[in-house]
Amino acid sequence: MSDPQKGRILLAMTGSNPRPWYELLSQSREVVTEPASPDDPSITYAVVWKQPRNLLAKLPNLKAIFSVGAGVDHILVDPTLPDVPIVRVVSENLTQHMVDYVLWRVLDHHRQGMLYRAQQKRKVWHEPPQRPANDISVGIMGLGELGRAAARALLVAGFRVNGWSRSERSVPDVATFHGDQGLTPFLNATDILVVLLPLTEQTTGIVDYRLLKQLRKRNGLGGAVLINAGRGKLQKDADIARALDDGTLKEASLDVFEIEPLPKTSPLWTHPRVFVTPHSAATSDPSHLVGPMLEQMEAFERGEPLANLVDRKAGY
Ligand code: NDP
Ligand code: OXD
Repeated sequence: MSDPQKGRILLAMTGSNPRPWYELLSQSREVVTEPASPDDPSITYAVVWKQPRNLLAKLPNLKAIFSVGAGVDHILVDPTLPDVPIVRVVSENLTQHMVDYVLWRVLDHHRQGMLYRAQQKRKVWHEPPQRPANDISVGIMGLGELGRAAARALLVAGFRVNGWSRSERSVPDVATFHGDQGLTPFLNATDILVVLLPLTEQTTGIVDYRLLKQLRKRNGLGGAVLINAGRGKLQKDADIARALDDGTLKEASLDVFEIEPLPKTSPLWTHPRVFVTPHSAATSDPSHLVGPMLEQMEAFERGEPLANLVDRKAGY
């Protein structure tokens, strides 16, 4: 039963189905999908995905904002955000989804999945050269919750792993690089690039033609590979198409795009060496995420600190 003393949760989601979140949240607390007025005093928490701008600005009793995703660029884009803590998703369930996606895509590129599918279509019986995983270096941009978990799984699968982050990080068996000065050596040592960065002022448009040119091109892969499961605005879609067409990139797996849904006119949809997924690398599952969200609200009300807080200055 929901307890009216605890105030209401404002569930504000656009571009994603709020219904399962509503049903689970409202088992414990009162939930509304719109405030009664811009300064509705009954709202104590907001649970959001791409909330409309200005919606949260004037709520006088708002204690915290919860993102239904790991990324928070969709929240921070609102210049009128009130100065309350923002909590993002860190969850074994979401991490496992991302690890599955990264392993799936890396192994598919490594084992020439695109070539074999094209061959099968033409009934071609041809065996391309094979390299062992430990001859391939996978470079992960973003060594956070998701990047570190992906690195561990790739190491178990036998790949060599490089990682790049903003601050200096040490991850067992991973060659780590950081900051602007670490980017070129990181790229020069990477055959398959996996992008798991947050979208911030510093990272917007970082995956451009110039960056892709710096990837290593050796080994039996026959060219560098890009996998982006971070955010679409980290990349320049047109630069990726150019890099694929002039051989800078051999193949790409893209889960995210500058504009989503990917416009029907984008050449990436039909490019024979691009694998497209609709921003579904790691879907937030409310049956795993609502419980911890509600527990955090309870703990916060008992005076305990919130976990998985966003650093608003850093933007993630
Ligand atoms: P974290 O905040 O845990 O990690 C972010 C990592 O990126 C950190 O290692 C951080 O460095 C690094 N980083 C941030 N800014 C820079 C920079 N300017 N230069 C170099 N490195 C930088 O995030 P998560 O791992 O939880 O998630 C990563 C992103 O994945 C999310 O922000 C979201 O955009 C995306 N995502 C996509 C999903 C999908 O379905 N496609 C699903 C879930 C998330 P440092 O370690 O120094 O702080
Ligand atoms: C997220 C996402 O940020 O699904 O969690 O993109």
